[in-house]
Amino acid sequence: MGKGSFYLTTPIYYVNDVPHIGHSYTTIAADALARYERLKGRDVFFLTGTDEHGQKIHRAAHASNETPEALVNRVVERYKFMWKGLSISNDDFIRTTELRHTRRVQKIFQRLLEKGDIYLGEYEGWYCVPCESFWTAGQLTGGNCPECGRTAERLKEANYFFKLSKYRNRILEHIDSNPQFIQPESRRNELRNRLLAGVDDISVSRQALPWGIPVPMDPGHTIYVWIDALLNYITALGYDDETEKFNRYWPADVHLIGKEILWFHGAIWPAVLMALDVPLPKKVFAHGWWTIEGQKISKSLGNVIDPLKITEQYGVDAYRYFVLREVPFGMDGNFSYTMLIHRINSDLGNDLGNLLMRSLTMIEKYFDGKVPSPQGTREEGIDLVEDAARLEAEVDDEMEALQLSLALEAIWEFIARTNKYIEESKPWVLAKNDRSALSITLYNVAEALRLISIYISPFMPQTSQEMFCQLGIPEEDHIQRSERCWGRLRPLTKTKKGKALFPRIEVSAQPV
Ligand code: ME8
Repeated sequence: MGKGSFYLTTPIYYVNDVPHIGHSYTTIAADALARYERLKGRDVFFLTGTDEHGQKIHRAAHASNETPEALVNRVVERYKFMWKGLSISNDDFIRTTELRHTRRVQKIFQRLLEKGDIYLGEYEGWYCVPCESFWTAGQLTGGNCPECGRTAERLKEANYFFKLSKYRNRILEHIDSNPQFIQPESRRNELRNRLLAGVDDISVSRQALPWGIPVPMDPGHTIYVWIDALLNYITALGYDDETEKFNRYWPADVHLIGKEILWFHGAIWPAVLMALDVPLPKKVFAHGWWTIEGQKISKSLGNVIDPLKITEQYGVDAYRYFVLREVPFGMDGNFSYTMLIHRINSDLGNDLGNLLMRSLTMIEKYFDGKVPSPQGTREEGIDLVEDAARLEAEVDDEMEALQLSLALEAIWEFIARTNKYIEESKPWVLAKNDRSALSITLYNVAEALRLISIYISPFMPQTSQEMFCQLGIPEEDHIQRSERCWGRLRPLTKTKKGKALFPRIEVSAQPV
């Protein structure tokens, strides 16, 4: 049954460099959300992609002695490869060099020009190439970019400008009357304060920059890479010449981004949409930043880790679980191998892996490897059933608020509860004196495991599949694999105990 559409996006990443933990984080979080919404029966469209124009890419190509085309075609493959390797289930992948994008960007630019929201002027100020941002002298900190701290360059050139100032009050009103629009709260306040401090019109073109989308009718200028990039969220849906997909999915339910690009998504993007008379996205969520072993992730510090190196050694799901569980969504986080190994050994190995293993071992031993038919009713299982019902509402609430770590915490409480239920029910004693009680207990445990497999599926899709297999639930059985109400597990299902889900890792196994 359909329950409406859900459109979710990640930033489109620059292809000047290789993807690292930070990029993988946003995309993994988006993937978990997309999978969760699909589980709820929604018609999901999950978009990611790459930002391929601009001076930064142009310089990177020069530095590596290749053409920008060759660079973007080479690096984009690394992104695609990584998303595949991390079990990312995006529905589309947009590249800003694709014709479906460039022609629409030009059309939109032309429309805004005709409307008078874009006009030609003279820019004199500063530009940060790594951030592709314009800054005034007053905004610089010690002559450097206030965002990334690197040297800004002086610019004086003819530019097209966009009338951001015209939309400032409307944006503020929208932020104030829609508390959910910008999240989390602290970021929303920062954005509000910056808007309240006053905004100028912004440059939306660069002169004589050979790598970008030419301004229509004035090809000596290229469209500012941020305007080009932001428009991906609607050009990918066909705006505005293919209305079917656009009408089906727009406005976006969530734009997931990192906190450093909130200004572009919370101020510039809404203004552009207002100028186009297009409704605003429902939510922009700006998450925090990852450091590695306490340090900023940076090529010059030499601490960039390829996520696929981590997953090769520790597994894709362990990595996905770690990044989503370790940090409350919205806060900064720190990656460390010690913490990763700790989470694998305790949460994944001890709590989850052992629960599956010990439960299937008992079903094999006492019921010949078949889920027992519960004989009669028994008091102590009732708590577990109630906890399972509560879990559904809890996970829904946390996911609605994009609190992925809290959703995982709730699931792990239920895993702990199921382990405790086994301890309290003592099946090994019941096996000697009460077969009907034993059948109820082990049915309940197996049913709890079925539910756990469903709940973890958005976060750890492969582990979820493996658990279904070991529980003996076939792939094509969508009811048993998706319904979250208690009692769907069919008695007499033949279980297939397999290998341990997360074998213990010695702490000394961490890379140096
Ligand atoms: O900004 N911690 O692309 P980008 C957490 N092309 N997340 C991080 C991170 C870190 N240390 N480092 C990067 C751009 N990210 C533009 C976006 S969108 C219309 C255009 C993630 O390649 C985070 O999501 O620099 C951040 O916003 C994004 O990567 C920046 O990627």
